[in-house]
Amino acid sequence: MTVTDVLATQPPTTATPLDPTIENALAAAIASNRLLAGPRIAARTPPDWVDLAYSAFDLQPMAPTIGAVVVGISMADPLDSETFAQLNRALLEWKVLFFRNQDIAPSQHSAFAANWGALESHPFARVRSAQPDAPEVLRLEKGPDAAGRENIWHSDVTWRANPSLGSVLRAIELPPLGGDTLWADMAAAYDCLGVEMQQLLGGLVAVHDWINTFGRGMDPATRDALRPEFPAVEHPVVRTHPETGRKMLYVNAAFTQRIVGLSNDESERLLAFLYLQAGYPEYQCRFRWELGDVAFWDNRSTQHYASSDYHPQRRVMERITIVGDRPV
Ligand SMILES: O=C(O)CCC(=O)C(=O)O
Repeated sequence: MTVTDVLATQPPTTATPLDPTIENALAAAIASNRLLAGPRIAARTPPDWVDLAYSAFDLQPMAPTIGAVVVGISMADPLDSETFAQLNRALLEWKVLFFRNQDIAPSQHSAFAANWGALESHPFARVRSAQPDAPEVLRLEKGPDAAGRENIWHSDVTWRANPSLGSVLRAIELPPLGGDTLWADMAAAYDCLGVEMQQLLGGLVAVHDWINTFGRGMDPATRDALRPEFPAVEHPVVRTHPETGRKMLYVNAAFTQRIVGLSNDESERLLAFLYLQAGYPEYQCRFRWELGDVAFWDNRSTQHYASSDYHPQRRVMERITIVGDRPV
């Protein structure tokens, strides 16, 4: 049987026709993005970026636009203002920074993150924290009874009105192989979309919610009790980075529910197309963890994916997130 024969056996689509404007933009975007092999080249920084040298540490880049290992920083030491400013510039430029072999206590983990702002406590995971006096530490403990479920492209807590600015993740216990984490540069993903698609996305807003992730398996009474404090929220489909001014694709497969003002079909098709973008390796870096390693990512400009390929072995990580601003 040929591919054509197989396709001919598929039932006809029942999708209702799209609004012609959206249909045209989607068709143009899909034609120009999905089926064409060829370069996906994006800038690492916005056009007005001033390239200054880093003198407080060395940087070892991992990919053209995203990911760099920082060499020469001990996270056990307080940051002076110049080192903080350079690290923040490196975070904006590389979107995720890695610090190898950091022998730090939980309090030093928190103190490092607190340089960037107030710390969040995760409302759905408080009871799993290993540090009862540090509700900002989210412990991600996997093993025979708990397989990794963070293997879906996402940015953290976009179901909040003010999603995290960034997250600082520390490796506590690792499997012998596997358990890598991948990050995707959502500014690069946006830049490489066709112009028709960029124009279409310009005015769109999407609903984000926790109900299909943390809400799953929650008993209905708990879900209902949490609802008033954590309602579904709306964010622009393309947000502007508050520090670099860069536009970034801001929908993710874990928490985005639908695009406001589109029919379910339109919304599903458009989101499916947009979710594909994080999956292109050209926009990604991949980190192989070693004990003591720390990753610090800009949650505004990236999505991440924790490879769940080590079950039933143990993998324990601790994460601290920093409160961000409302996406615009
Ligand atoms: O465990 C990891 O590598 C990443 C976990 C994750 O996806 C998250 O903290 O949101």
